[in-house]
Amino acid sequence: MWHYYSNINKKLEMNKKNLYVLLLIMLCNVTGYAQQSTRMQLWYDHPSGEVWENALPLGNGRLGAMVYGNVDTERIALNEATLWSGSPNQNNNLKALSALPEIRKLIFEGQYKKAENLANEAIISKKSQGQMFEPVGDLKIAFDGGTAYNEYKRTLDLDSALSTTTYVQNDVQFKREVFTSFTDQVVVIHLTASRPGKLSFTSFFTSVEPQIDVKAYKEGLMIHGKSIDHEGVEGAVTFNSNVRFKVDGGDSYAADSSFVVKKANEVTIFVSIATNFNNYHDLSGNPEKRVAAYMDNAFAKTYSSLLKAHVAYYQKYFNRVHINLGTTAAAHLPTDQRLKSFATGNDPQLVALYYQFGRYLLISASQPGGQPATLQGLWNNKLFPPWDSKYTININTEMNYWPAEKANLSEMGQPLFAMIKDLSVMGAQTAKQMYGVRGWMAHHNTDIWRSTGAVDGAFWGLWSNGGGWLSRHLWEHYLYTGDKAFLEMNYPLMKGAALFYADVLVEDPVNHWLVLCPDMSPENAPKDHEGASITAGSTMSNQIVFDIFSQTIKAARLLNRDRKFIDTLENLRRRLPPMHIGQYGQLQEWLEDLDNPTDHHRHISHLYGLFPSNQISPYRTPRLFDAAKRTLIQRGDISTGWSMAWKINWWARMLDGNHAYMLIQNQLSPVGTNAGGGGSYNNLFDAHPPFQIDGNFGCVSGITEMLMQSQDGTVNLIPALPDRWTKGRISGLQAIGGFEIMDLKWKEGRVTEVVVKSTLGGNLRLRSPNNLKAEGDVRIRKAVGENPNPFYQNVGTPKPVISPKATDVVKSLKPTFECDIQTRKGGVYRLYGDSRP
Ligand code: FUC
Repeated sequence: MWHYYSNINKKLEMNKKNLYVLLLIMLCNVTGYAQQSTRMQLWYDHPSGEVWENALPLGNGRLGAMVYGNVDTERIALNEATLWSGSPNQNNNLKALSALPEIRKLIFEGQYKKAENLANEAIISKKSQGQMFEPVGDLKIAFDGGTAYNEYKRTLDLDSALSTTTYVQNDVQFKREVFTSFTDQVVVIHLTASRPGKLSFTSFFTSVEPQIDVKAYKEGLMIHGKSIDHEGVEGAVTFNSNVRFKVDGGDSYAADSSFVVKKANEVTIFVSIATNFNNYHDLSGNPEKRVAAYMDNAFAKTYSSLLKAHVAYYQKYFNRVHINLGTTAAAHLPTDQRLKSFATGNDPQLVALYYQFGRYLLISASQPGGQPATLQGLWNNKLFPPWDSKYTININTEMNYWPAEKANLSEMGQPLFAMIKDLSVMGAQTAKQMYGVRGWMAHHNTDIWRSTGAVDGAFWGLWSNGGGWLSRHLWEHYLYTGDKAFLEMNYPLMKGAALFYADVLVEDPVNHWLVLCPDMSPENAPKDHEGASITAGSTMSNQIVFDIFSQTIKAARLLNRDRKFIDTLENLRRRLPPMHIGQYGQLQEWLEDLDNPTDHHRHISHLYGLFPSNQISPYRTPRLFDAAKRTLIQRGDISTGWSMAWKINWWARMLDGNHAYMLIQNQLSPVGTNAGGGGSYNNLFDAHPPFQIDGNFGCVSGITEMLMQSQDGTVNLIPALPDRWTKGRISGLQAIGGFEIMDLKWKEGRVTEVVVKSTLGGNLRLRSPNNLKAEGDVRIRKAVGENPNPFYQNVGTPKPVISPKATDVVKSLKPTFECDIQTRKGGVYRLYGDSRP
């Protein structure tokens, strides 16, 4: 530990008395994290070459940088979160409203292909299918030293959000440090050498963007550009970047469109980038003014003060959670080698590193005031990225934010909440123009322009639950934080999402349930429906509607509003279809028993009710729990990255840590290892393949769920611990109701110590595999009845309809210890594992 901070000390070029470093050391001693014996660092003994997925990601929520660490020509791929193709636009198909009665009729008559054909014509957008997140370009630094080098190392330090590349060339030790400053809004590249006058290079800028102009001037490079047109929407995002060089010693000058440095001692490069984007309907910003303001501010500061401010800002978030699953010799190997041997070796620290890398990525990709993390977070190098690197909201965007609350990064959810607000405006147009109803909705994709029309063809795009699912995140934020002002502010969005369903649901002619129609279960088709996915009342939709109705009812009660609307929603909720258990004992994906038991489709959308929702529980709904398990087994493990990440969360909810761990092994394998998809790239980016960041975030959520869950009436400690994690510790997780798990230690499947801080007061109900006893005068009582803490009260799930063919195999669960502690606001409660039986 001391070694680490003394290194930082040198890095910051400060003397040892510096207060900042002392404070860090003190903090570190107080929290006792000398236990985190291995640095949270990704490192490699070779450069990235030309492989973008080998490069190391940096980000401050707005500026993204991928550092290649190539010795001869360094390459830093740059992104700015608001550089997108196109311009403000909406993509509703106005034929929808008049075609709806016919589409509904065809669906209820079982003429699915006909209904799909008509939906393709009348519902799917004839305009933009969504715009693309675009790269700015690559800053290149071609060094004069030749290609031979030794003692090479490049790292991404998660403790300080800093990338470092070091090597020796011609007996000179070179060092490059790069960070994307959270506090000063520029990319900073610091080049040093062990001997004076040894830094000589030519720097230039390349880009795949066609409308870009690069010029060199006496202090650096100046870049201007404009985003591209796409699918008939004019590209109107203009951008500017200034790359400015602070050169100590030697000589520097502009040459054509390059900037040349000769025989310098030390160079700091500042990259400032900005666009004209103000918000989804306003592009009147001035990129040049923005770039100049960021640059002037940053350029005036010393490298050490910029780094210090950056690290302090970042650590405020990152240091909230520490995890230790044990360390073996493997932890000292380069990250790519560890990835290769993880599945067959013994390297629990790689899981801890991967966990913290995911938290690092969320801090880096999603900052308050900025854009939400896209399919690729903040990192894209392609003019035409996979799925446009936009927002797929039938799973992927939501998955990005699963870790936010529980992994103690609540503030990182703000860009998502802001996007939901924008969508509630654009989606109100769609609800009205296409469906003739009040409220708001979004189909399965959106982008920076917050378009809400249906895209990609009826098979994929006829999904209307963007509003319903996204609104769950607003409610969850309230559940975790108890922030009533937030709920008050966002209640209209929840209400609008509920209102859409209240108006749009129709009665199914057979059972008279209220269903969404047209509808689909994301991207899957039931057998015998002529390959069409179009349907009415899919299980996932019914669950989402049940949730948004229930959450809105609760929120309205809490805020003492909308009594009549509460009654309406309660009446409608009673008429929603129940879940069905089908002939194979499976949870049915559709209202009819049409699941194929050999279907291994990556989307298992009907398990939304198990996770992220809480309608299926081992304790409250054992029959549904059993059916969900059969579905999981039938669908299999290996799939795309995000699908496997979702499965980790599901197996954690199944209380089966060993199965969840198997999926972690699949995920922590080099891309291409698992026939069928998934895995990780060398830089630990999740592979769909291709790279998609949702899998990284989904795994962080899943690992958290293995160690602590709080959705089901209790704070459940180590509910899904795999046998492999015999001893461990995690601190800083957040549970519903404002409980912070300040410390949680376990050994051989038993909790040995837990410390909980109550930030809101109220009853704390703890569940643990073994007995717990309290310290000092903390009084614990045996838990009886429902948890009286209002944050822990469940709405209940309607009784399922069970196929007569389904056999009954519900097994009893392992007994657990449950206790109640009446907490007070601000109180800290320490309990120990009781070794007595
Ligand atoms: C959904 C998924 C795909 C992919 C895409 C971005 O369409 O079915 O697997 O993740 O989103």
